[in-house]
Amino acid sequence: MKTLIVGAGSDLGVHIDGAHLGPIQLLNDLKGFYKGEIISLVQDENILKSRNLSDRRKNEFEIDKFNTTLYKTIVEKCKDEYFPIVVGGDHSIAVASALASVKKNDDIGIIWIDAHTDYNTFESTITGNIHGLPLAAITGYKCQELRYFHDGAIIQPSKCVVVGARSIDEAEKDNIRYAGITVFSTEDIQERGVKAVMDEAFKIAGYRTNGIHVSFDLDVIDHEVAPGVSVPEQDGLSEDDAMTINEEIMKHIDEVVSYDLVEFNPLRDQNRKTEQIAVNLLAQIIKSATTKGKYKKHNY
Ligand SMILES: [Mn+2]
Repeated sequence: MKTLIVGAGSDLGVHIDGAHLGPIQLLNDLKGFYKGEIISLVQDENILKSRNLSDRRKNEFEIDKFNTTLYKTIVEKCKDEYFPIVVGGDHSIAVASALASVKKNDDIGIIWIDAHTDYNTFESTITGNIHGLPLAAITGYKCQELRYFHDGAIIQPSKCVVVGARSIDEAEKDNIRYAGITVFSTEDIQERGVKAVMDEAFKIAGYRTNGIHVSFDLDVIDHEVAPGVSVPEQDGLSEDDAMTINEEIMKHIDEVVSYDLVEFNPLRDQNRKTEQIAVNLLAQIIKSATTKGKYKKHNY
């Protein structure tokens, strides 16, 4: 299948700067390897970014503007048989990439690989960082303001799985319980192993759907292994675990319809450690998506 890489250079969803530079760097690294099509979107440099933690709707309008463009770009382009790989940017960009995938494929599930569950709302958020709200927005739990550009279905919470979570706010836990999404913590992964957890995740997200959107946040990896993210968390996955997750995704590539890699922040990286991991993850997915056939339904 043809692949399309979309660079989504925005760091407006977090008070820390730098994630907007992630795609430029990663796409540059992939130049020699990737021969497919690339579209690069970068946030308007004239934006006066709000970094004020008491601002609970930080950069809401600017994010909506960026995501509207991103959404339209993917929807327009993917009318043809493309496999979109969206490179962030902070995780707020996934509202556009995931809903663009819904627009094309109708009923899909989602696997959200992340240290955080990103299930806050404007009411529950402590930081006002919108990169903590996208999964709630995508699965239709409040946050309507973040998906005005989308006319179509949302992803059913029952088909939504988070893998690798270990930092969840108290109010966010209530949102998760209320919405009914599935969360596998890092502890679950330690107990059951990456493969068993991913197997289960694919069963839940793939159950009676037309495909699965995968959103991979690099902060799922331990902060010492991958420091180049805006909100690093300790007690995370090893590099091996992260690669195994990706390999499981590749095994299921015929069910996967779209993929994001987000939150690489080159300003926070040390010795290009995180960058190297991000490039490896992307190279694997590109290779796998290139050989992928059309969506294949699995009988769960
Ligand atoms: Mn995230």
